[in-house]
Amino acid sequence: MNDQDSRIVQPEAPGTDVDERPGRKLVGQPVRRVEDARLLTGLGRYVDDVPAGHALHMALMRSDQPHARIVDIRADAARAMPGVYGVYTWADLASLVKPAVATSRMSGYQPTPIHALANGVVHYVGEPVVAILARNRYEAEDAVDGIEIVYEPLPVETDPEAAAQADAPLLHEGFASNVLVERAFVRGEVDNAFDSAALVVSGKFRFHRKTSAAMEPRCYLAEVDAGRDALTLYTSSQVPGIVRDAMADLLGMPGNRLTVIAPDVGGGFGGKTSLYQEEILVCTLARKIGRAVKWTGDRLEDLLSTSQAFDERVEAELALDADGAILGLRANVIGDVGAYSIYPWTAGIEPVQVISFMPGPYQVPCYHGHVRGVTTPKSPTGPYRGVGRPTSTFAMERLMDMAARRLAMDPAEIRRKNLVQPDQFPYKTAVGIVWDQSAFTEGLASAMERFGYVEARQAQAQARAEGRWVGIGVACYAELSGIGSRISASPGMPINTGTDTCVIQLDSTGAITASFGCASHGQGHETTLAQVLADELGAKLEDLRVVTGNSAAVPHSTGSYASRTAVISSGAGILAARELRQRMLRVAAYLLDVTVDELEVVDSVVRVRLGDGRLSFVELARALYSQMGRVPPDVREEMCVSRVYDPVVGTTSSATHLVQVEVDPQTYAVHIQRYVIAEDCGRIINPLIVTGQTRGALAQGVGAALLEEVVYDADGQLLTASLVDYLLPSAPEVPELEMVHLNTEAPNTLGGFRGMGEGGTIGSPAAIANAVADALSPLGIDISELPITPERLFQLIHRSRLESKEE
Ligand code: MCN
Ligand code: SMO
Repeated sequence: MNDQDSRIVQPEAPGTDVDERPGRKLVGQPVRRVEDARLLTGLGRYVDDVPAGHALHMALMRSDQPHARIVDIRADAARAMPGVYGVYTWADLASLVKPAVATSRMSGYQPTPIHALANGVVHYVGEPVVAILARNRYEAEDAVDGIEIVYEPLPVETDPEAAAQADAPLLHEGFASNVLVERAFVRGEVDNAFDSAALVVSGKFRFHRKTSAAMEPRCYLAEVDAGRDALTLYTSSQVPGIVRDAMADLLGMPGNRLTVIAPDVGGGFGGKTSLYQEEILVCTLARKIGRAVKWTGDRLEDLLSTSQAFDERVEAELALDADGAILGLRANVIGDVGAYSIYPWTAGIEPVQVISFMPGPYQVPCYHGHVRGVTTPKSPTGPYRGVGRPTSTFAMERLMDMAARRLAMDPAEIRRKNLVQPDQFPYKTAVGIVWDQSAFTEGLASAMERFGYVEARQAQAQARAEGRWVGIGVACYAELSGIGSRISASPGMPINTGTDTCVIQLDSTGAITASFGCASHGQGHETTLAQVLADELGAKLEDLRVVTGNSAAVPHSTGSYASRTAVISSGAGILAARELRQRMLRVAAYLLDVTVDELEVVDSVVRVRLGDGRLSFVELARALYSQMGRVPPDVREEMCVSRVYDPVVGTTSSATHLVQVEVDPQTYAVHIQRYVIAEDCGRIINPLIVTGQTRGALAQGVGAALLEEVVYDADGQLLTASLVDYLLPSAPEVPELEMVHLNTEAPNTLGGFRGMGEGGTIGSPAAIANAVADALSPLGIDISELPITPERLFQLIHRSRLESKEE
């Protein structure tokens, strides 16, 4: 070892404090992620790694027009180019595959059919118009240049507020308006609340458009077994089950001939929860020509066409009494949902959640929320980590701070006062969401304690006296997670997202395999689900194999989204493992000549509690399956169990974020100095994973708060079409995270777990916005637009200085 090496500080190896004693429980322990061995050594198998041998490669001619009629497509030159196998337009596919239509029960909702290739009219820049198949990607890409499309431009309105007007040009022909979805919630006498209020604060808030920017762009490979009319789609999807069901319907193909597999997936963050045109194309074309078809998106295509998010304008006002108690809330939201109502979530997914969650974790007696989702010629929006709640939390938490300042109350104090109190659970919010029970006030208190809030405020006063722009921001939020079948993960969407299935089996080699309908794309489900199963079965972690992301493994599956897996898939696993354990015990009791009550299972061995008899899982399996005559027919058991779990309503996750920032007076960059999160995600399965999930989500929240912004110009052209223009946070921008795990027990979920995969992204934009506003409060500046780029801060500060000079 040389000097250089010896100075490297070895990070503490995770997993070192795992209790290794026999019979110990694994749930709650910081077990090292079992998938990391392969992912970190390059042995992960992503779609692009699946051997594709003789596959044809697809490239797409995408629209460079935001809204135009296709007059002519000239493709003869492309057809004649070397290596080109075929060139396809919608006309070639119309008889083979139906358009995907995301339906909704919401009244007045207007669905937009999504065709695999544009059907006569294009609706955004980046929409696929022509598909080319060639021997390899290079030749396919070259052939794109050999295509000429003649367009007749149609009117464009990219501003959602203008597009929502009755006289605005329509993006979709024959529609009643550009408003695809509209919804209102009214509870209580809101006008009275405002009339009687001692204080009303209001604001116009804007959260700009964001994209998920997963490390792995979308990638699809369809393999065909032409003799059996069977298809296998490998997809970098979060929702292989939803894709299977949709493709079966669109292609008119039974599910037993169509398998959809999501292998290792390099992040999704919501951007891979929808059905994409490229996915439909590889399946349809492979089936048509009887050969495998592959498409690998590049970064430009990802930025152009993977679903985007946020892009909401919120006008909101909050009424309070003189002591700072909330009396009422009004919110009017316009969401720019882009060109299509995305499948299956619909255009309601983001904007409707914004008004549903506006009241947050607070006691809000009266509420009037109104939302419109407006179509514009931009990439469609869809789920993104946090879904709607980063925006609602931003608006509500800004209002809380504005009220605190006007009342000269501490921002933490006004929250403590208005949070739903421990004795008020279960609490029904103004929109009818029920918070079962969650550590709202405890979260705030423990975040403040960890932060050293009182001392930090004193230090801030000192810094301010020195003229430094130091600010502290707090944000509280609550979310529903692990939502069962009572409500769909997207309001009004007629797809069951509330259940998962576990099929678990002991095979004739003594190995146990558990298959689930979830689809890990970074969350570590192979580890956490195995922890849950190991505890139920008494098995060693390494003896279990967890299979996710394969539509053929369980009869019904959807995938992983909406922070559902810890609750729903674990629940299915618990039910299935419990039953399998009972069956194994009954057979073992017969073989060991004892009663079931005398047995225990420890580290994959069934043993007599107070005696010598023991049977490993391997011995048990051999006796049962292979050694004919050892287990008589009336004792034999089927060692394959399938169970479905439905938490029906789901549960309440919550957190408090506390952050300190300093704004650089030279560059207007925001430096995050400290970040504390106190989080209630119920009983924790794996604290290492929960912390890692929160750290990753926080990084995305920091991006949303300070850097990331998808920009379209007024003509609908994407200006942020590379990662030079679309700024992602990198290591220096992401703060150290200090985390407090509240480790409660969720009252109505099997296992007591609550979801948490999105939380870090929900609280952080609001907390950072509040911290920056606090830092700049001596200048009278409020933050109402995210991201807070140096450019925006410069404008705000410059304007405030001009105004103070004029006075
Ligand atoms: N967990 C736990 N104890 C709890 C709750 C959760 O140990 N009490 C663990 C779970 O077992 C799981 C992980 O934490 O391994 C996240 O669990 P959960 O909150 O149920 O969320 P899902 O597994 O359903 O994942 C979806 C969620 C969403 S919606 C987005 S968006 C997101 C996220 O997960 N995208 C991610 N985290 C991501 N992480 C990575 N690396 N990549 C993404 O694309
Ligand atoms: S945005 Mo997460 O995939 O629900």
